[in-house]
Amino acid sequence: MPQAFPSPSASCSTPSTVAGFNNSALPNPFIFNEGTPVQTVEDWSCRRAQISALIQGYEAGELPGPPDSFSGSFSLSGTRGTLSITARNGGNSISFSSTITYPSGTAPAAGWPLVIAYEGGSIPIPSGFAVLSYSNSNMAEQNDASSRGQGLFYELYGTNATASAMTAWVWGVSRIIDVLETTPAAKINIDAIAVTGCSRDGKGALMAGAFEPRIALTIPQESGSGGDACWRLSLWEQDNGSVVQTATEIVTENVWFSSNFANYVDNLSVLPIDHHLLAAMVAPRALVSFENTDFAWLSPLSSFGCMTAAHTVFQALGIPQNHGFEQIGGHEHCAWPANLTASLDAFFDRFILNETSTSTNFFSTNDVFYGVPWNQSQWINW
Ligand code: MCU
Repeated sequence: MPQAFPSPSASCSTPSTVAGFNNSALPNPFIFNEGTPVQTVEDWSCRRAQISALIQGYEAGELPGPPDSFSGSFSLSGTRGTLSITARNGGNSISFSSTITYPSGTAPAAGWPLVIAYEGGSIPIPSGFAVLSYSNSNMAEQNDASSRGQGLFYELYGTNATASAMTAWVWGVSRIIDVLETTPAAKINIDAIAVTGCSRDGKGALMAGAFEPRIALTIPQESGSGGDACWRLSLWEQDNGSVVQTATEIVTENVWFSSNFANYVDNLSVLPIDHHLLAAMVAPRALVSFENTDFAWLSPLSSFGCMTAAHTVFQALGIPQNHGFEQIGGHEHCAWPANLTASLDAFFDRFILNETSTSTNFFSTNDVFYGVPWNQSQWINW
């Protein structure tokens, strides 16, 4: 298993809301809901559980655990595998399948490392990896605001389930891993799973890495607002004249977030969470996000500032090398720039292939923020 925290103790209280919260700056990762300081690694496991409950409570909706029952089957034709899953819950049942493309040759004894790629992904995958193409939009649709409650997940849990589309996608990823764990014929190394996606699917990949502890490496690409950007910082960009996607816009555009989130988008200060905390949930596992500064709408300051804030958690845990960020221009949205391949490969080498001597100290921006001022102490006051 990838490194993970022990479950928090029974005394850890994890409400889904915090009454009276008010902070225009980014919420402090190192203060519990109750206002007491987070001082130890054990404290962080409780704080992380609090953050998980709050993110579900305010913006993601409820992430269900495993369904009442599920079963899977696997077939292989050449280097192309098909993993089919049937899940049953409360009298309902759904089936979905994913294609796994395998390298040729004999599998390593532990099985192949795997990249779960939302809608196929848009990053170069090193040789020697299996790639599962995840039809997340089939699990929960993301056409526009009318997609609310549409997709396989809602056939199982009902159209009134509070889970947003991205949360439903996480549920599907978890079921895929459940079945891979119990399907030796698929020859996947469960300790060596990465997840990726670009843009809207990059937002989803970050959610999956945050909520599914069996994912060893999380790689959101150009996820922007609703992904590795923070709601408060995107609004700051907008207020400073850059036309970006804010929370107010995102909730009208699509169903990536819960219906409930719309109640907060015009009053962000009351949110006890922002996306630096979503990203921090990935720790101690690895996270590297890639951003594109050629497009103002991708809210480049917000992503940089938000990941800078998330980085403080990896630093506090003594694992800054587990969190990378690279932000450049010179390429189309979701087109991969070859000059980022070295840092991407370094993360695969270290966190999937266990090449522990590989350096993953990549955290940089080209500072193209479209004239919006970045003053770290204004946002990060811990
Ligand atoms: C990050 O890009 C997203 C964007 O945030 C959405 O608002 C937009 O509709 O879709 C973009 C995307 O997924 O482009 C492929």
